[in-house]
Amino acid sequence: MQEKQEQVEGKLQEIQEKQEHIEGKLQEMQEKLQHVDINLQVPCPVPYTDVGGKCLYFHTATNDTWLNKETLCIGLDGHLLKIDDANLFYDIVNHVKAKEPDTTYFWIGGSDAATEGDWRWTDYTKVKMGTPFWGTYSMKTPQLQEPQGGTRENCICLNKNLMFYFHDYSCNYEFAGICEHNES
Ligand SMILES: [Ca+2]
Repeated sequence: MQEKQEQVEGKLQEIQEKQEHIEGKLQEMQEKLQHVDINLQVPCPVPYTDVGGKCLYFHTATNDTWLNKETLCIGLDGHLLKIDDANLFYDIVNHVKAKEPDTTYFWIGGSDAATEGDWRWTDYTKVKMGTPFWGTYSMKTPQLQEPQGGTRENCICLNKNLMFYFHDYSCNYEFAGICEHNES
């Protein structure tokens, strides 16, 4: 009987030692995990590419009106690009300069076609006016800021020749377009 008890105690001690060993390993792993930077970011769906944390598609193969570009973006589960953040604007301009050097004009999502002077993105949120988004109207009147086109110009374009600042253009002009995926 005593022999059995000693056997059981021996086993128990063995188990306790193993448990301590496992706990030690677990602590080691937890310490290591604190240094692992797990990237759970889901890649952008085709044909979109990640720019400044947004999934964007630069459609430069053909030029088209603002409305037709928006229709194309909607067909790709997106909409014409919304820029309401200066850091995002910076990332997009630098991406365009590096990756799309052959295109001069890009439609983005802002428009005041519904109500003159009331600029909206395609999700109906207000477009931020003034600096640092909108460009200068002309070299002759540097104090005058865009938009200045009245009812003739109701859509926002980024123009390489004007440092990619927002400018209002006639929505019927045919330019490249930048789509933004709906989930980004
Ligand atoms: Ca207008």
